Amino acid sequence: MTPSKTPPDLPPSRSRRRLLGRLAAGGLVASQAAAAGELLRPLEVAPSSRTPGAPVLDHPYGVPSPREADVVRRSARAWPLPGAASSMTPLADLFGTITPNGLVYERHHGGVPDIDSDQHRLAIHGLVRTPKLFTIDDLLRLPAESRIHFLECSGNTGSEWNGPSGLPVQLTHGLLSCCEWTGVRLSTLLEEVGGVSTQGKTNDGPWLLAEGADAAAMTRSLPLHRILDRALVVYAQNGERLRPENGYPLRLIVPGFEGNTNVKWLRRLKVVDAPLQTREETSKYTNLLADGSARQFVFEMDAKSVITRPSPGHRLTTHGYYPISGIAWSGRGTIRKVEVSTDGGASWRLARLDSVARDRALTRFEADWRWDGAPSAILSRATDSTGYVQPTRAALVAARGLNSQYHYNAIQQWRVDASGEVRNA
Ligand SMILES: Nc1nc2c(c(=O)[nH]1)N[C@H]1C(S)=C(S)[C@@H](COP(=O)(O)O)O[C@H]1N2
Ligand SMILES: [Mo]
Repeated sequence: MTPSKTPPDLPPSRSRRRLLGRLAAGGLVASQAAAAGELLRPLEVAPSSRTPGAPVLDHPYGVPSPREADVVRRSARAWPLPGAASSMTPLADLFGTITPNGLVYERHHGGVPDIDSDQHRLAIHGLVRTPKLFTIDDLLRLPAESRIHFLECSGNTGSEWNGPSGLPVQLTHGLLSCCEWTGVRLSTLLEEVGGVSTQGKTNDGPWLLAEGADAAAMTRSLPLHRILDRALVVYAQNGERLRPENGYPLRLIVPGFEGNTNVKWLRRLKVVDAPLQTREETSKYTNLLADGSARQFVFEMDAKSVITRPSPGHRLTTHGYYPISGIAWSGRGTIRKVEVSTDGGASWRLARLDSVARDRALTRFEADWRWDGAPSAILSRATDSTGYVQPTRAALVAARGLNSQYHYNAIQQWRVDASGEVRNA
């Protein structure tokens, strides 16, 4: 595979060309034949073995190879206010299920605040017995828990509501990442303040208001009982302290819930009787249906999957074997199965899950495919542990209409034309 036309907002990708060159079936056969000849003689000393390499501490904090310099976060468009914008994870260039910290997508409503961890406090107050202020050191002295969870913006893949956008997977599905988060359980913190002193005034029981210390003061109300067994207040991601853009020094992780409820730069948690109807749950993050009514408090991200290799921008250079690789996830539990189709959805077969299907985390799938050179359409379809099956776009639009901006989780199709070019068409 070699790169085809990249969309106008993407500079041509060197690593993509190289990566897909490696995947090309014909290339593999040719290079194996050449290697067989070479192997009749002793191997030459590698040029890189002739001189000493760079010293230790060349990079006190390690960085990727300069040859991977184009594997970076990108924005789908130029935002009028760069502080209130998003950048997207390069899904086509990633492996396994963990997103490296420097590639975790960013979504900020009011820019990245500069917060001194020593000065930062978390208030836990409202309808609790003994309200308290916590320093980060206080939190580091409480029992810790590490869990791997995906994070997805509810606006992810909104580009596809009106049909194929032509964009590559980074810009259609890249408001998505998966990290190992470390922190303190919300339930432990509520014990620290003596417990909750209300039954709440809704069917969901008491609610929890979470507020960030950024210029947007991002604020959301959450149904406490629905999140208590898994929500974490975290200070670390993938083994190191949070990155500033992901909430340093403290953020809330609500596994499976839409991205915006995972409040960054967390400064307070207030137990309340009922949702507070903040800006984020009235003017934003509601889903307008075809009949004019709006769905409010739609928290869980429904099951979804996408093929990341091959995907738009890739090109199949020869006929033959290609693995189809992608990721699947569900905000309601684990991934039970992923099916793949190479004929536009006429027939489906099971993909292998090549990583453990963890609760509310990315799961990598792979399926074998022999491309015979005919135009094809490749798709993936996830089923989660509740039995829910990822819908077609037609089914999603029939149920929700075209006005709901958020929670687009339909089956995604990539077309492969006779020249091997992969497109979102
Ligand atoms: N305080 C605060 N928290 C926030 C936001 C914000 O702007 N301010 N953005 C939210 C949104 S919309 C998303 S999708 C996620 C993005 O998290 P990330 O930037 O770490 O990927 O953070 C959420 N938490
Ligand atoms: Mo978001």
